[in-house]
Amino acid sequence: MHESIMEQLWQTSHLQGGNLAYVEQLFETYISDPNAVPEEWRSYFDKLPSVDGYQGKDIAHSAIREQFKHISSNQRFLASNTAPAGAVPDADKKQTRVLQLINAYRFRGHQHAKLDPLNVKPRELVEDLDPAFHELYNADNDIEFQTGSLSFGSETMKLGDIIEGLQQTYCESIGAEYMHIVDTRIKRWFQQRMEPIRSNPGFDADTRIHLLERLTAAEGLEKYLGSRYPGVKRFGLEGAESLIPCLDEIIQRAGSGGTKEIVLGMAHRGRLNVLVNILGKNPKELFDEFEGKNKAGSGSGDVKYHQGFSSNVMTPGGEIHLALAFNPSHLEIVSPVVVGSVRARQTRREDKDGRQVLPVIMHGDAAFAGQGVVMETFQMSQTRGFGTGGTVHIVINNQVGFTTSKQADARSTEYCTDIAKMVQAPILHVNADDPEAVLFVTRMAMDYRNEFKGDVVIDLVCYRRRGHNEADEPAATQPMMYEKIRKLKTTRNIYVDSLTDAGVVSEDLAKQMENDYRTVLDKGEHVVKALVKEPNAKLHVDWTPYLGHEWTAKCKSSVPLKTIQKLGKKLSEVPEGFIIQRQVSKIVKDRDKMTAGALPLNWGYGEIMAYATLLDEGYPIRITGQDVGRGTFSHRHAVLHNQKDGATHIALTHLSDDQPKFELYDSLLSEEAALAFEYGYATTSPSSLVVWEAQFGDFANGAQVVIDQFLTSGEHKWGRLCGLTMLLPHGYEGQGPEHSSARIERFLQLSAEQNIQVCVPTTPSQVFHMLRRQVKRPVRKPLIAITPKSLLRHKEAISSLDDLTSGTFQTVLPEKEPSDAKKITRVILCSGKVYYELLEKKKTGERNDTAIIRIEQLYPFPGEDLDELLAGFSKLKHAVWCQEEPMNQGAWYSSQHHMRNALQRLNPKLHLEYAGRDASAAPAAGHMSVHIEQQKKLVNDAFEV
Ligand SMILES: Cc1ncc(C[n+]2csc(CCOP(=O)(O)OP(=O)(O)O)c2C)c(N)n1
Ligand SMILES: [Mg+2]
Repeated sequence: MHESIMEQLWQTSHLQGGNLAYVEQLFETYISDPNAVPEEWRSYFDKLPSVDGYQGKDIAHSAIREQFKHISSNQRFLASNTAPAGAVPDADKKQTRVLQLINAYRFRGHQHAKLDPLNVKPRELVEDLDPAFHELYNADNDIEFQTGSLSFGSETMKLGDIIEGLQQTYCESIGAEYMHIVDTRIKRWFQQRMEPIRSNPGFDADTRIHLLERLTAAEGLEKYLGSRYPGVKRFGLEGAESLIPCLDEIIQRAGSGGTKEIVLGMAHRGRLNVLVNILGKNPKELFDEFEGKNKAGSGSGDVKYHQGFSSNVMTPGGEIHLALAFNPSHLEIVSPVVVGSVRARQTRREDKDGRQVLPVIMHGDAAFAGQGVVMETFQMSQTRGFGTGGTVHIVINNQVGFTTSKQADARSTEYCTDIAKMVQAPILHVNADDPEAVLFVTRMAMDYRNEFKGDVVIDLVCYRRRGHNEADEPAATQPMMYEKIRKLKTTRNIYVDSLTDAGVVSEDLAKQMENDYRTVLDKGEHVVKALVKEPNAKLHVDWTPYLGHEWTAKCKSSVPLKTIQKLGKKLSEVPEGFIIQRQVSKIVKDRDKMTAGALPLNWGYGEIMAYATLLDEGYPIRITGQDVGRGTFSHRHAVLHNQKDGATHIALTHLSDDQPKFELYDSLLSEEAALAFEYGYATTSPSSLVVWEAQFGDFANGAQVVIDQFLTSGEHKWGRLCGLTMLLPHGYEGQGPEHSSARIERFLQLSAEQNIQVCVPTTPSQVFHMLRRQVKRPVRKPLIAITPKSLLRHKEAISSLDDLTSGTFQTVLPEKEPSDAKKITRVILCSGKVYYELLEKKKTGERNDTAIIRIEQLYPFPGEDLDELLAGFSKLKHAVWCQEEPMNQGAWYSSQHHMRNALQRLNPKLHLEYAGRDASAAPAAGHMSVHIEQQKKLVNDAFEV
């Protein structure tokens, strides 16, 4: 019964003639995802008998293979009108085995490839690559076999030649891992790139001389720095010099293919080399840095191997802009920053397929395998909100991280690159001591990215000639490795030998190149010949409007009523036949009423109207975070879902025909990469409002590296401005230790020199003005917005249309209806939601002796504005800071001196008391009853202490 189905299938498949490899690939695909194979194949595979007692797929696979063998030989008999024989002839069995051997090379050839210049690590013997494993022996070497899908250019070949060709293709300097990719087109693509030329492109003399020049530059710079500044840390590239020709090729090939910008990310290793030899940084500037001559700028500055740089170079396709991202010490965190910056550039250029802007990220082997943010970044790569059409990853795989080189210590995976398989990225391992193989692999990687729009990894297997840095002695910890390294010729010298042997260059010419490079360095001149001295200004974003402003810079954030009415109408329009879910429908209708002045404005309205008005004024907006479309607490509903067919409608994208881009994406469940991405985006797109929202404020600490290393310190280390807004839901509502606190204390502790803004708005109009002010002022500083949960629906946390059509963001707020200032003897200062509880208490207790003041901006602390509010209180005796957070958290420790100062200015005798929770290890109590009791007490205390 199976045979007849099979025969039909053979007829329909475009590959005929016993092509077991094809069917096997289909079966592999079927095993991992039955829905990925055509229906008729799926039903055939479904019907195959199971193998009694075995569950492993290999067992099942081989059982199935037997069936195929049988059927495929029958098929050939049918084709030649010969009656099927009862037994499978020997020749057919062998043919099948040859095809299996071919497949084994494609799958596992990389495991026998000569990837390691040091050859120190024992490699596992791969049985499948041994012909004897497939019952093929020397005596078979002269027998002609069909080559199946093998792209060796001949339908039949002698077994000996097939094996030789497979060895050359898959087991020399290149180990290509691509058979984990499900898409057969891609597998074929790689086979067709490598097999016809046996992975040996045979470059012409010009290309080889160019390669040598690039290697000469790579080696020359390290030598030069080593002799001029011996023992000074530079994290040299020695042992991985092939990186330079690799990058050079990426740039030139990208330029030829129409790419206009490349954003590069890399860590310490080889960074100075890349800066000088790829980006064209003036060596003299670098020497000045080595000599400590560089003049101090306004901020803290940073060490030389963290510095970013940008330049323009010429390619056959025109000028290309290169930007190397500034980088903290924390390995791998720059990866999502680079991708975010690329995405911003692609958005600006309306580069939908990612051809115009390319991310290139370099990694160390240890960091690539160890840091979790690598996985998060890969997970982003094909998503709607974060994809860029593929990143080119290069691993500078020197087989050691600091002093850790034992694989058993460094990772559990075979390769340091295995993580890339999660997105089915091809991984091209290459021996970095074979520069031509590196060049070949680089071209293939670039072409793959262009063709398939996915991530690709080049694993440059190399070594580290010196210690982790130039002051370290590596033999202390890696004696065997370094015994080998000491005897090893440099990559360049190996290549010079091979080129002189081949008669491509003379030894004199090679020497000349070396001398020429040194001479240019001696003169302190640029070494990148393609450097464009006067770059095309159009390739740059102008940040000058945002320089040199104080946080107090003013802007008009109010909006005419007419505009609000116009936009309000647009916001409630949906396409015809669009059915909104009942509760959501009420929200939309209520928003209509708010526009009409028939209902007070709530939080969601204030926020959405801020976005609508900014778009109306020409500012692009990007909002991401987990579940931001609806909003964790259902207040936003920026995306409507048709109940009939699941279609979505985002009114903010339909305000007018010529409105700027409004992007809103629910993010993957990541904080670290997600926030880093938005940092990269915001630092590239000054005119946009870029918002990242944490699902609950607590979760932002998963991105603490981004907050510490970039957001709060980036401007001062690197002079990079960033206007990113973080929305962090916060508030003590009895939900337990994990969902109460956005850890305000952390942000306040990191606040200095006007680096960030920490705001705690308590009304819809405050959030409206705060968001608008963030882009409308010429100031670009991160905004940490502590946002509410219960206030989203609080009946007192409302505003009127007047509050939007006039006024601005208030850094401090009095009560809505303040008591007579002359009667005030007590002032309670607070921030956030507790204000409403204090107000309630004041009303019920008829405490007209007490004034409550909200500090809506905790940093930069609005001292003068607070002075103004306090000014009328001539009878003041008591001043209290009231917070919901425990004493060791919240604003108490970081901000009390600011409040004290204001009180002292009013009356030197005034003290500031504390009303809040006791110091606590956890942010909040886990039991509702405890929470309520604590909350009641702190509110009471505010009126009594
Ligand atoms: C997140 C993080 N943890 C630890 C370190 C300290 N550190 C700096 S370099 C290094 C080793 C990196 O090894 P690898 O990624 O292989 O790069 P290589 O130095 O070998 O080029 C370590 C552990 C760091 N910089 N960042
Ligand atoms: Mg390493």
